[in-house]
Amino acid sequence: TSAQIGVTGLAVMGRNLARNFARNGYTVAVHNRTPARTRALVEEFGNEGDFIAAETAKEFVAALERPRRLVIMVKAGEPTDAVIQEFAPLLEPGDMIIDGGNAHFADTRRRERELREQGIHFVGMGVSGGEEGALNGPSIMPGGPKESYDSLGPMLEKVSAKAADGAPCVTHVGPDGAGHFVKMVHNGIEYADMQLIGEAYQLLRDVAGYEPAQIAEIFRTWNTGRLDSYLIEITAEVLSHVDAATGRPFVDVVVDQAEQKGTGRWTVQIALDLGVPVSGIAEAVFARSLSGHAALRDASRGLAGPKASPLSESEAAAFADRVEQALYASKIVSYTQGFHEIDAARAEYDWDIDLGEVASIWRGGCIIRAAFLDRIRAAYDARADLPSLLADETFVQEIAEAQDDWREVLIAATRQGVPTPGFAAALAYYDALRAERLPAALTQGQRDFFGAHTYRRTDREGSFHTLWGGDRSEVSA
Ligand code: NBP
Repeated sequence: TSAQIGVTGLAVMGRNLARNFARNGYTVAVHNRTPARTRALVEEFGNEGDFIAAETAKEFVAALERPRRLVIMVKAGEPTDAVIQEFAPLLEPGDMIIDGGNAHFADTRRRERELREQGIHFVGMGVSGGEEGALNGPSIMPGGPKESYDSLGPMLEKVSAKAADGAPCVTHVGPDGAGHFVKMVHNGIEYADMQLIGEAYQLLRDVAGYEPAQIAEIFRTWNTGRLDSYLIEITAEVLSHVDAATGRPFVDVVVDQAEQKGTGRWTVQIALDLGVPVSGIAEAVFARSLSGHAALRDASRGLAGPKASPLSESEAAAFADRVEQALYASKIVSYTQGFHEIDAARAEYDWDIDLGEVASIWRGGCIIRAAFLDRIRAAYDARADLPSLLADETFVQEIAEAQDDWREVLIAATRQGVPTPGFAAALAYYDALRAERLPAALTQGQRDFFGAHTYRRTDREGSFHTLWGGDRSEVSA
């Protein structure tokens, strides 16, 4: 017998993905650089389905039916190149290498180009949902050549998560690096979602005066409404957890320095290259990095802040409702920014990405899964050429209803000195977009003054320069 799919790289993600394929009835060839992991998988989980354990690369490739489907689940970066170099010479035209790691999409584009010359289909595949998702159904974002999806797609649809309406959370996202790009933006949006939730928590704690257990209850209530999502759900779990050793709220005994692996940072770096304002995601990345600057924070503890003015019980309850509005409005903005980035990449790299489909495959399996994504899909379904999520009537309406509370929350945050970079960046973005005039006109004037960079006029075509150092007359540039 031969295997329909192979997985090399059997740490948590690869092992669980291999088990997922096997549990769904596929024969799975398994391989790992260190063979002990391969043996351990088969010993522990061999009864879950049909595995073919391969010790060597040759054995692994020989175990696969043609065209071969070989999934790489190793540490992203050099290890991925090393594995490709090991396997590519053993493959034949038409075979597929599927990289399920968190690769940078530029690496994926390069690998796809190099392997295309050999006739190998390279599929850069974003996988979200962590180890639990890999085992029970992740959200899967494959890129690569469209024809690869004909034979790979049905298998992925089987092992992927299913949305509430039963739709599989996988689609052919687009050519070459499109899948990894979309996975990257997914992670950027995840950073923003987490930051916004963090700010909501801090406001409920420091402005409204609630204890973690009470805040957990508030999040549980929110989770029954339009904020219904995995991240809100686990936030309530984390906030209600009590540390066994001290009896204190768990959140109070954890060091408040957030770590990051890099996909959020990439989202911002690429956005800078593409010229897309993803201020909410950027603030989320910066907030994590600020949290980690322990020495800087220690040295700053004496800085002056406002006097606290606690809220009454009824004021606190009303404030909590406002925070829900602010959180929801800010969330709309961060998704607007994230989808703008995907849209910009679509134009830059000539990728045929269906934004509504992207929202659709994030509805299950992944970290940002949320009822909210149904709304985004509906927005793109209603209008495929929607220029921005903030042009969708439903979102326009919802933000209109939220904006007074959103502003009130930021006023309270500012007055009490609670940092809310995510909420504030989102509101600033919203206000900048709707502004009749921006100070960019002044910026252009300054640029023309010191650097003769020229400007355009509102009333005439063309480029102009003012002779600032002379008689200040205007010349055509
Ligand atoms: P790791 O990212 O920890 O990678 C460990 C695996 O890479 C092991 O199988 C290891 O083999 C293999 N490997 C390394 Br390291 N260097 C190698 C090399 N030069 N040649 C061959 N194999 C090599 O595993 P993971 O956490 O399961 O993640 C796998 C991929 O999935 C990563 O790209 C990750 O970013 C991505 N991802 C992870 C998550 C998550 O929640 N963890 C979620 C979504 C995506 P060895 O056993 O011989 O050392």
